[in-house]
Amino acid sequence: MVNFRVRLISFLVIGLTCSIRREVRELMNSDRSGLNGEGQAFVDAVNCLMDSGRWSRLKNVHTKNIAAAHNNAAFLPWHRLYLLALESEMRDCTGQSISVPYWDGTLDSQNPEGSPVFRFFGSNGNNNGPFRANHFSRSFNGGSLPGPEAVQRIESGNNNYDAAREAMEGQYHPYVHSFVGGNMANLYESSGDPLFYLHHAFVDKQWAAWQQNHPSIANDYNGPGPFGGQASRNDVLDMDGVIPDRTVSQMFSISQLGYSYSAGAGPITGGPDPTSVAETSTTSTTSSSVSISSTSTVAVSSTASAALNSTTLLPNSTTTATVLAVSTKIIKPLSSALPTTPNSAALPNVKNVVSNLSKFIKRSFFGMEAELDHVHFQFKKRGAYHGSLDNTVTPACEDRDDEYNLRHVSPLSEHVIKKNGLNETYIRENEKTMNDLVDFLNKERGYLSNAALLYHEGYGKDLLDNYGSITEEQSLKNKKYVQEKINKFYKN
Ligand SMILES: *[C@@H]1O[C@H](CO)[C@@H](O)[C@H](O)[C@H]1NC(C)=O
Ligand SMILES: *[C@@H]1O[C@H](CO)[C@@H](O)[C@H](O)[C@H]1NC(C)=O
Ligand SMILES: *[C@@H]1O[C@H](CO)[C@@H](O)[C@H](O)[C@H]1NC(C)=O
Ligand SMILES: CC(=O)N[C@H]1CO[C@H](CO)[C@@H](O)[C@@H]1O
Ligand SMILES: [Cu+2]
Repeated sequence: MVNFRVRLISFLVIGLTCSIRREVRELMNSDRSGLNGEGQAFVDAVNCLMDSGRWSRLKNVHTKNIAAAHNNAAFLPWHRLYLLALESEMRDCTGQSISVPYWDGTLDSQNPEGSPVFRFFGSNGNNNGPFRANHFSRSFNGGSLPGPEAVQRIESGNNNYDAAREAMEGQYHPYVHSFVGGNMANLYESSGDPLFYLHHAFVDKQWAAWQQNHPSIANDYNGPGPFGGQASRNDVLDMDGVIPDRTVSQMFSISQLGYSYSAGAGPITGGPDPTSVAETSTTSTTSSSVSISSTSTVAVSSTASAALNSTTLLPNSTTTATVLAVSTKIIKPLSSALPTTPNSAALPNVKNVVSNLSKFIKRSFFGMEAELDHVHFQFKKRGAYHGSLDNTVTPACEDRDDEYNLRHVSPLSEHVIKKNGLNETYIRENEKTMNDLVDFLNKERGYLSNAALLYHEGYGKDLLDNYGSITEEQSLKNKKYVQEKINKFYKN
């Protein structure tokens, strides 16, 4: 009875204490040179579990539940409870209130190897970073991950639980396991890598977002059940004694479970469509326009031109990067293409350079505008917006040169599909849809995904590295903007 009362009280306390799970970048200090206090406390808590043998025990709870927790309806609630088990263990081991961070891999989708996650939570191979050695290894596949638009499609679409669960299990989730490789690519070993929990916290956030987007079916639960047959809300989620088992019906509300998710780090995607700015610029007094050619107009917003006037803002890293890029991409080829004597054979090449020049200038202006908005953001705390007039080419997944276009996702290997018991037809169909969406967005006039821009050495890394988190309001605004693009994609 005493024991029961203690449990009840601790349940209530957990239920009343609202902890915030933050994006992993929010656990780093502002210049990304190290972890902040919350980040260090998380690492210390994992090491506390690793030192005491509790890490292996927790890892084995997942291994024991492979069949009951995957490829069926219980995937989402089982992993939701499992993350609570990790937090409970961390709190128990350290006596401190520690939350699991989430890793939004869409922010790293264009170049996951460059993710700051690998700067502070272990890297490729047997480099376990700050964690006690020999618990896990990794083997990067070198490709790219689904971008933020693909995840937003998961969260906003799927009008029944079974479809949503299958999407969350099969559309973003396996690509991260596959990219990280090593333990993470092996269902039976994956929970030994701390990144497993950060990754699954983001999957859990997707479920919470889907629930919020679909209020009338937020507590639905159906499809194939964890023990054969059909799913039932009374399905028991087994934690093997680490924390008490729960039923599915207890797992629907994250606020009742005592936690929430922060809006995230950096600007995600979106902002006003620069095309519409460009189209209204001739009549608007708030924009001035720069004519590049007879067929295109690039608008520079009033904030941008005001900032352009301010010499104190100009010599910043991104501007410098733009100038350097103009010099290496335009001036050098132009000077080598120009003949020293009149020479008609050189003409096609000169035309080529000039054509590149006009494209590049268009992009540079938007890059410049993004930078100026970035500067503006630093004062006004709002997101940058981006745009490109010429997003027509999708780079290959492993291409690391194109800095403006979203990449196709690396296809899951047959090996990973088989090992994880995934439906190959479903996976391939979805890969095609994700890539069609990428092609569509790349061709959308004026659309430039922040996921691509974030990867950009000059603009994006700087953007992401200099911000902590975005506001809920900005996140919603971005989502609304992207949603319009996604809706347009479905109409086509
Ligand atoms: C920028 O400076 C020029 C020249 O001083 C001025 O005519 C123009 O109005 C300024 N533009 C803005 C947006 O402040
Ligand atoms: C023009 O740009 C294309 C694509 O970036 C590049 O392959 C080509 O070499 C460029 N041409 C010249 C003459 O710079
Ligand atoms: C596999 O996925 C396809 C496409 O979504 C679906 O038609 C098929 O029924 C699935 N097969 C199984 C065994 O679930
Ligand atoms: C040269 C210059 O002004 N650099 C500044 C650019 O902006 C960053 C913050 O984003 C500052 O830290 C730099 O000092
Ligand atoms: Cu799992």
